[in-house]
Amino acid sequence: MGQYDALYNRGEKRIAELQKITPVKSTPLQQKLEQHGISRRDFMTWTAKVTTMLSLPLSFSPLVAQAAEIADRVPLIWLHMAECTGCSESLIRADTPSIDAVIFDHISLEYHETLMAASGWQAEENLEHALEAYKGGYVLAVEGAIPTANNGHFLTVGCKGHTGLDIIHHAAEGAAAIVSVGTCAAFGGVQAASPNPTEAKGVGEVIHKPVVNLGGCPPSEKNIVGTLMYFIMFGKLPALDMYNRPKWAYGARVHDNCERRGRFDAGEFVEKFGDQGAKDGYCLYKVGCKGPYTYNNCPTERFNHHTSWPVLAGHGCIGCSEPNFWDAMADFEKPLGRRDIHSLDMTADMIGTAILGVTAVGIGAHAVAGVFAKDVEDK
Ligand code: FSX
Ligand code: SF4
Ligand code: F3S
Repeated sequence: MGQYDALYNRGEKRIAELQKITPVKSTPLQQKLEQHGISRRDFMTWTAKVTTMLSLPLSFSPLVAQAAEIADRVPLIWLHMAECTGCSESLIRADTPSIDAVIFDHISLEYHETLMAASGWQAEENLEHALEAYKGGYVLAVEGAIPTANNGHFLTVGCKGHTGLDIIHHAAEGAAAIVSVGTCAAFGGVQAASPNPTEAKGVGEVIHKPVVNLGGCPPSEKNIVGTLMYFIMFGKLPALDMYNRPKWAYGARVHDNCERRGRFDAGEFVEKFGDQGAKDGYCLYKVGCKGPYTYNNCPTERFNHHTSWPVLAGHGCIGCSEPNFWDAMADFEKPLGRRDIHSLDMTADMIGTAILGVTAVGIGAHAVAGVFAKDVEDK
């Protein structure tokens, strides 16, 4: 049996199991889509796009549709730690909700501090109840870094004064899967920037369970919903890269799919913001673009209903989906050049070297990425 047949069968079994569960909230997805003026045809187009985005053959499209429909059977608990809430904003902020936002709303969201009506004692009770009621079966999504200095007391949440560190340990225990949403939860983000007085860390550094890291400050709604869809569909984590990011989303460099790549190859660079090159859409490398060091699907998936992404808006990528980007990628408006960047390991350094030799860049990056990538799909 081929690899995809086995995966398809796994998906069918998983969906059949989930279909037996009675959803907590009872509005069917179809009805929710209609309420937002989204037609069945739009939904089917969305499922085909998600299938392709997840690097699955198009024959998986009906499975994606079914998984979306039964997403209300999978409890999701979403915690906020040290962060700006931009990750939630990325997902829900739209004047007309995208299909991704409607699907997210359809997932059985049991706890989310910025979206729920409850507050104070009631909110704490809701969390305790959800952790107990869905023990062993919920997806835990975490937004924000975990301060660890002074026993975690730089961050306390709620009226009982629990530290973020305690809450994460407690919530991780009963989770079926853990997703770090955004660079803060994945790698510490801006909170962990030097000198990092609160000793902020990513979730994966403070607990001993597998964590999927969705890098990006913020990550796109596509990468959040796609990851949740994958888990709902197959009941397991997708293949991950060396930083535990899903390969389907973070497998290629920003630079490889950038619409200005032809300009880079032709040596046509913006020399300073506002010059004629900037007006003509030249490459932003010399004004600091870190696309050659950064793995993410921003050029292909974009943000805000596929409207735009940083380079299209006229500023270079600042490497926001990479570990330690706040320090390692600075100055954001100057090229890294040959500077040795330890935190990005030799991969980035070799790519940096290759950039100066221009023609070697594509070959070098792919070869190095291939050597370091690890596949944990079945773990
Ligand atoms: Fe961090 Fe998300 Fe950046 Fe903000 O919360 S990844 S600071 S966009 O919101 O965690
Ligand atoms: Fe695009 Fe930046 Fe690469 Fe230039 S350096 S091609 S702007 S990603
Ligand atoms: Fe971040 Fe670069 Fe994408 S700055 S949003 S990874 S283009």
